[in-house]
Amino acid sequence: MTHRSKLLGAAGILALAVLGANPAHAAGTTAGSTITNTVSVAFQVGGISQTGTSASDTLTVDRKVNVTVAEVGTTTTTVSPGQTSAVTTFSVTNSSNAVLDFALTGLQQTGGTAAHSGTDSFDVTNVRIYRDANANGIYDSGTDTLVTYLDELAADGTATVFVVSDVPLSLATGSVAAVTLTATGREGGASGSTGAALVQTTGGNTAGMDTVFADGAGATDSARDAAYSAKDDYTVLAAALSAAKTSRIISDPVNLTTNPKMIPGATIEYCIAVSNASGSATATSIDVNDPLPANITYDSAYGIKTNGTVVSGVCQADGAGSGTFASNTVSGTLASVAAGETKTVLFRATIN
Ligand SMILES: [Ca+2]
Ligand SMILES: [Ca+2]
Ligand SMILES: [Ca+2]
Ligand SMILES: [Ca+2]
Repeated sequence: MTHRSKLLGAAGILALAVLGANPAHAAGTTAGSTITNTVSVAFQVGGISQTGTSASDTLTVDRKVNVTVAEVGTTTTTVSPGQTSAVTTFSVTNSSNAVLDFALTGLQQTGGTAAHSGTDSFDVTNVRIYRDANANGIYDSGTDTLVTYLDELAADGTATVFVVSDVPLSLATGSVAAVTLTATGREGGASGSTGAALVQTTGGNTAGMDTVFADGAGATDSARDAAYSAKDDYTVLAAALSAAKTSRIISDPVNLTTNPKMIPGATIEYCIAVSNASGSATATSIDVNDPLPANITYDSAYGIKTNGTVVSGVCQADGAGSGTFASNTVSGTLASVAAGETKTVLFRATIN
């Protein structure tokens, strides 16, 4: 190793030591720290060095408060009517040069443009805010922490926050609920409790640590108010089921199957067709129950065919599934009906 490289190595170690003692933040020098600058003055009299003099200046770094809130992801949260604990995710970043607490509020919007393409048309319920305790970016019920504020968020620190809500029943596809998450800077106070409201220093610079609000204007907050907000929204994807019930004559005891008529003893075929509108969510576990009137008798020999199709408006006897008959009621379950799809429950009865 040359003398020059030894010097460089020593300088590098020194630089690392300085970084370790006072880490460089994007947020800048830590608020409240002091910067001392000392000047030394050397001089000679008659060519002989004299005792020099020095002077120093110490200043206190003031506190710059800055926070941002951003939706994580770029799309609406798709929800089902009646869904509980629907999650939308935000990040809160403390860009201040100080450790701070941040009060969190999740507010509903009433009408107006939502976060994405829609217009707010309903409110979610039971709005809660959770901090991502295990830092995996995913809401984990029972693990992530229900909070009203972020405690002791470090300078340059980011926390993931989940707004968790319930969705009312009976909402149509395309219904939108917008929510706004606002983070408001507070004094750090003690760990485990939220500090006092931040107060911006008015008037001139003081010798102590002054406070300057440097945040921008978010979705609903103003610039330089120690707060920031962002919107996201929930969009409903519902199923839109409709049912149609039709009957046709199969045979009668006189004409048999040639031009049969609806006389006593005739066999009727009933078809219940369940359709789901295009653009809807897939409906599942669809239970069809049809109590039979007193003047017809269920045809147990034919049985009940489920999951059949309809071709050109005509029910097909192609259902592979079977149903049940109990308490004079025909029952069939369709596992699922997707958007734009129709499935049937088919059975026969005779006229008494
Ligand atoms: Ca709303
Ligand atoms: Ca989590
Ligand atoms: Ca605190
Ligand atoms: Ca602001």
